Amino acid sequence: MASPIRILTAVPICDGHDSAINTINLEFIRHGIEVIYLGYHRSVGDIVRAAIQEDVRAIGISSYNGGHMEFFAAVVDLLRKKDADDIKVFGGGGGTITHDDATIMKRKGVEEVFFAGTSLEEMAKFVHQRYGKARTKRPRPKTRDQELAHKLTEIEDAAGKRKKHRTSNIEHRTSKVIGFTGPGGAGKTTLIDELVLRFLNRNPKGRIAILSHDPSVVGEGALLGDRATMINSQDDRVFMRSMATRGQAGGLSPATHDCLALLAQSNFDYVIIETVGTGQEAMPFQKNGIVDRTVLVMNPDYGSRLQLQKIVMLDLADIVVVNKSDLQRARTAHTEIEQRLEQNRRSQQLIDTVAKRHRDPGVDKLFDLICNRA
Ligand code: B12
Repeated sequence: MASPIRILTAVPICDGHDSAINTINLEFIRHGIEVIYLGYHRSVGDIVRAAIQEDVRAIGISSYNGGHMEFFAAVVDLLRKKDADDIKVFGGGGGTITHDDATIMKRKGVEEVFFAGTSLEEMAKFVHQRYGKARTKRPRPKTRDQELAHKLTEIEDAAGKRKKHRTSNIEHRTSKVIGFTGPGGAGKTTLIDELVLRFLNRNPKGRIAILSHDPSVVGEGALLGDRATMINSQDDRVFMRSMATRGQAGGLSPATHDCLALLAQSNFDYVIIETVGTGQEAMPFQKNGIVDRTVLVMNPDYGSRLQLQKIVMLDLADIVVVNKSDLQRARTAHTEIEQRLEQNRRSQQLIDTVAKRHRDPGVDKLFDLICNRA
């Protein structure tokens, strides 16, 4: 089966008008498109970097701040500069973009501008017609990010056709791989972003990769939204790739193993893998697999103590994090989880964090634990 079309959407810098793009994202997903949403207030550099790493077909920009003429053109220019102009640019901004503006924008390389009154269906149809055909011969990748991004696409495409990809050999890996899992809404992405900040500060030349997952059904669209939560990870030393699970249960995608194998041999200091929000039965990381350490991130509001008996990852994780430990129930959660872990008689670590708080000492502790023991 052909892979879904992947596009990246974003709102420019100094612009918080995200309601239009949120609606448009949902429509694209309903039409079978995988949308990597970068969020609002995003710079040209952040958008282009993300588009290259995610190897998308096109970037959809929603602009209301009045700077559309310069901003769209700057995105097109930077893509050209980075030899990535096979990634196309389109977008809209309601009444803030006039027809005359659009003519100039198109002259500068923007593929299409959608005006107020266009139906959502029309925009989804445009994406299918313009970006739906398989890419045949691709230009040779010019940068390290581009090369990696193209290879990851090949792996995902091969997995869709159930072909084995040749990168699955993990003998020569150079990176430590840390797996993060836990229920949706526990704060995994925010926690990872804070850990990345600490890593970048401590290692001025270090590089890190993130492989992040969101759920999808085979052949259907998906919202890959983790980048929108990432602030510190918008950095040239961070390579991030968002993956849809494409029908596979358990928190990862059919292509994850091979993608992870490739990243682990690509000279990153760390590769972080984040699963989708998982349920009680999930054990996404296999024993003796490619992941060196596993972190289970929990929300203090998991329900009664009995619920803890059912969470399989509590037996398997190396580190358990109670995030949102500023919540009222956090102290009870810590005690209950501690008692649950004691039954395992393994040296599992339990750490309380407030990932949304800058310079949280719990996150510092987690960072030290991962760096020193991974
Ligand atoms: C909703 C809105 C808000 C909401 C935003 C909520 C949110 N989270 O998005 C609130 C109230 C918060 C707000 C705040 C502000 N707003 Co306001 N806002 C609007 C409003 C009314 C609608 C925009 C909208 O969402 N339209 C809905 C979309 C779906 O429809 P559309 O715009 O017609 O777009 C069509 C196509 O262009 C296409 N499209 C749009 N984007 C994209 C992207 C892609 C990829 C594609 C394919 C298609 C596409 O989709 C639609 C299809 O029909 C407009 C006025 C207007 N009527 O347009 C002002 C407007 C955009 N805001 C304006 C201003 C000035 C502001 C503020 C600065 C006001 C202030 N002084 O505080 C702040 C700035 C906030 C910020 N942080 O950036 C001005 C901008 C003027 C300018 N650029 O010159 C406008 C034009 C109002 C005006 N006439 O003055 N705003």
